[in-house]
Amino acid sequence: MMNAPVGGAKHQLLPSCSILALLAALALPMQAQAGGTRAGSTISNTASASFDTGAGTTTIDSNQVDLLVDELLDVTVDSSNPADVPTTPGATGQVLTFSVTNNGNGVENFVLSTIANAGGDNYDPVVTQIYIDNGDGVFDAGTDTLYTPGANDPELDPDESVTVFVVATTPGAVVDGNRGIVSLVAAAVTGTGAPGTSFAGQGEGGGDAVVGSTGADGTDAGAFIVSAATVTLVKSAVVTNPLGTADPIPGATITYTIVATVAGSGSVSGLAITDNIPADTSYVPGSITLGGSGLSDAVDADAGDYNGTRINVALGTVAGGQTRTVTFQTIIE
Ligand SMILES: [Ca+2]
Ligand SMILES: [Ca+2]
Ligand SMILES: [Ca+2]
Ligand SMILES: [Ca+2]
Repeated sequence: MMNAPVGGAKHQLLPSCSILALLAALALPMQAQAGGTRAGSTISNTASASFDTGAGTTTIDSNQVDLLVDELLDVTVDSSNPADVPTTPGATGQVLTFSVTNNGNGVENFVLSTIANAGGDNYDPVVTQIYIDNGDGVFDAGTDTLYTPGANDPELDPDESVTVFVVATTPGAVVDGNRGIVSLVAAAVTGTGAPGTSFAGQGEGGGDAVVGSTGADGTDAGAFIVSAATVTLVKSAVVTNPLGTADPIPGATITYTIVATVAGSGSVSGLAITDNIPADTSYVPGSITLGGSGLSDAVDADAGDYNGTRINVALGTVAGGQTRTVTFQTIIE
């Protein structure tokens, strides 16, 4: 910037057009930014002195001092998932969301990495990809940008943020309630280090780049929580016969009871109970019940059917902590 010295007592009465020009000149560097005055700005200052030698007031100006504003390197990472993100054993494409903000005063690129093997949890999620959001805040592998370190490190202006998606696979061996933490790390490409570390001439606008209070890198953690369910199936039989005893003799009726118990914090879907009619017995038509209510043998709107060889009851999605009880009857031939 080769501005002529301005200010001083002789310019106290500026014409209005000069005021406008001065306001325009001040507008850019006076923008309020969290990162402060933009790197590469020049801060100019001239002192003046007035004195009277007896022949009237004289004003003199000092030389002008110009200071080039250095670039402060600062970045923060924040998890956008306030609660743990539910996952299931073996699930792929599980997403944690973060925001990366340039808190410095110059444009800067940030290299991204993840840490998935820190302690304090139950398992290590397997990070498969990092994506840069296209601006809508929603993860879509088709429209967001796959991140490759060194190739498309996000470039952020001062105060600018970008949404980053970390995609992971949940190991198959995890169990209900397990927690897995993944941290995203963003580091200034120009350099990181102890606050005050300076990279000569590498700041925006030709000044130095100086590591700020964040160390020019930032990190935050997100976590997955395994929300799984298990199903146990218990079957029992009660026999009644025309003699009024419980002996399984020909002509006796067998009432089978099947109890499906779903446990865990998650749910199962597509749960169905099937039971083949045993040899040497015949199915009692219309005997299927679910939760004590009768179901028709036909394939129809209700959950049960009998196809000539087996009964089937479709239970659909069942959440952990619930049970379903199915009964049907056969007669010993
Ligand atoms: Ca920079
Ligand atoms: Ca871990
Ligand atoms: Ca998106
Ligand atoms: Ca039916």
